[in-house]
Amino acid sequence: MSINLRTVYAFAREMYPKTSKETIQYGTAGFRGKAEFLDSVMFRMGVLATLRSRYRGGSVIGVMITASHNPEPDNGVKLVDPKGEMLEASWEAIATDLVNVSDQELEQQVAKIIKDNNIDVTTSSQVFVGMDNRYHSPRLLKAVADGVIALKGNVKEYGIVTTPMLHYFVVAANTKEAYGKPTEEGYYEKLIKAFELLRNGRLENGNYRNSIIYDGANGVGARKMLQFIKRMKGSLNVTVINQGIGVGKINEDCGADYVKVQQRPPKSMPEVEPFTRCVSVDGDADRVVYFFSDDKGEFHLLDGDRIATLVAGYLMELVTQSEINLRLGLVQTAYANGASTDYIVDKLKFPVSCVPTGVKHLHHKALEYDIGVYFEANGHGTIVFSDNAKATIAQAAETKESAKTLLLLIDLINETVGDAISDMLLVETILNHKGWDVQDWISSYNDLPNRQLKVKVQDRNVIETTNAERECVKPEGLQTEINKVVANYKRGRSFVRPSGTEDVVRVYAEAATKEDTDDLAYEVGLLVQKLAGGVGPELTKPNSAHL
Ligand code: 16G
Ligand code: MG
Repeated sequence: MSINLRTVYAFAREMYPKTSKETIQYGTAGFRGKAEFLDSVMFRMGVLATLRSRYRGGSVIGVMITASHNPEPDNGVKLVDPKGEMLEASWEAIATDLVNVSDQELEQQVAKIIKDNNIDVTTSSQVFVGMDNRYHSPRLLKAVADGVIALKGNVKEYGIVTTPMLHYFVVAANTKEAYGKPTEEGYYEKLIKAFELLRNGRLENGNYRNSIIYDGANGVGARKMLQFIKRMKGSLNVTVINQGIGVGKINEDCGADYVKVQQRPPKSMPEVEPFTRCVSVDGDADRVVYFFSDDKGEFHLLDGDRIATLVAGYLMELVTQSEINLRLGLVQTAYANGASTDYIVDKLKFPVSCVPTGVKHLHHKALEYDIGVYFEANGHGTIVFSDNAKATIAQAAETKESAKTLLLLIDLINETVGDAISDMLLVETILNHKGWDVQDWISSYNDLPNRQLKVKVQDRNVIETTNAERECVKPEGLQTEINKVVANYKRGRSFVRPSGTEDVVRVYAEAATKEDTDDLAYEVGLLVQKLAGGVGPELTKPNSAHL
C-alpha cells in the first residue's frame, strides 16, 4: 500500500479547511468547543487515530465524538487507546500540534509524526468511530472517517453509541473477543446476563424496591437505556425521563452534571413518592449520580463518592468472605467530599489515593491495585481488576459463593472506562443484595456541604497547581491568601484549578455548614478574580437557602 500525504492536504483544503486561528488546547478529555469550528479538528483526529493504530501494530483505536455534559452547541472528540484507556499522555502534545498547524503545514506535520515515531505507513490500521446524538455529530463523524480514509486506513462506524460502549468495542476487538463481542448486541448481552445472574430471581429484598427513575439527559444514555429495557425481561423496572426524542436539549436542565452541580432534581422531574430512587446520567453516559427527595421534600444527592464507598465496602466484604488475599485501593480526586474520605479510611480501612481530575489519571492509578476502585465525585468511575485478581477470584469461585458473586461482578462492570449504565446496574445489584433503600445507603456517613463556582479570568492557564490540584503554586501568593480564608471556617477546605473543558477557573469549597460553604466559596472566588486576572461581572454570592 502506498500512501500519498498530498491526499491529506488536498482533503483538508477542499473539505475541512481550518477556519479558526485560535490555538486549540487538548483538554481534560480531548478537544472540545463550539461545533462549527471542529470540522478540521475531527478530520485531523481521524488522521491521527490511523497513525496511532499503525504505531500500535494495527490495534484498534477509538474516536468518540461527544462534548459529554457540555451544552448542545458544543461538541468534542475523545481518543481511545487499544486497552480502552484515554490517549497516552505523550501523544496529547502530538495531537495538539497536529490540530494547530495551518492547512499548508499539515502534510509536513503528518510526515514529521510518521518519522518521529517510526511509523510504517504501509501496515494495516483500524479505527472505530462513535458519536453522541447532537445534531452536528454526524457531520463531524464524516470528517473523522475522511481523515482515516485519507491515509488509507480502515474505519468502522458505530453510529450513535455511549462513550463507554465505544471503549468496550475497542477492547473487545483488541482482545479478540475475550472481553466480549465488539457489537452493540454483544455489549447488552454481556451486561444483562451478568445482572440477571446476580439478581438470581430475587427482584426485591428487604428495603430494596425493584424500580427506578432514570434521567437520560436527553442524550445517548436515554436511547440506550430504552434498548436495555427491551432486553431486560423485567429484572429492573426503569422509567426513562429526558429521553431527548423530539423535545429537550442534551444536558439542558437535566442530567448528571446539572443534578450534581445545582444540587437539585432535573427540571422535568415528575411527582414521585418520597424516597423514590432516581438516577441521572450525563450526555454521553459515562457519569452517573443518584438522588431522591425525602418526605419533607428535601433533595438528597448520592454522588460518585457515595457510589465509590458503597462499591468499595461491598467488594471488601466479598474478598474477606472469599478468604483471598488481594490488594484493594480507592482512587479519588480533590473533589471527593472530605466526609467520604474519612469514612473510607477510618471505617472501611480502605487505602485511598488522590490524583488530578480526569479519568486518565484515576484509571492509571487504579491499575496499581489488584482491585482498583476509582470514582470522581461527579459520578465518573469504574473498577479495574488485575490479571492476578481475576485468576485468584476464579479459583476461589470453585468453592466459595462470595467469589462466584465477584466473578459475575467483573462481567457486569465495564472495566474499560466509567460507564453510567454499567455502574447503575452495579449499584442496583449491591443495594439489592444488601436489602437497602436510599435511606440505608445515605446513612453510612454525612456529606460535608460543598459548593462549586466558576470564575472567568483573562487566561485560565495562569493558575498552576500541584499536590493533585489541592494546592495552587501560581499566581504567586494566591494559595497563601486561600489558606488564610480557609482557616476561618470549621472543617473548611477549598481549592482552585483551571477547567480542562471550559474557559473558566473552578473553585471548590466545603465546610461544616451550608452557609459557611457558600461564604468560603465566594471569598475564594473573589481572591481568584483579584489575583488571577478576573474578567466579566462581579461574582455573585451563592445562597443555598434559595436553591
Ligand atoms: C472531563 C473528564 C472528567 C472530568 C471533567 C472535568 C474524562 C473522560 N472526562 O469530562 O473525568 O471530571 O472533564 O472537567 O476524563 P473540568 O476540567 O472542566 O473541571
Ligand atoms: Mg461524559
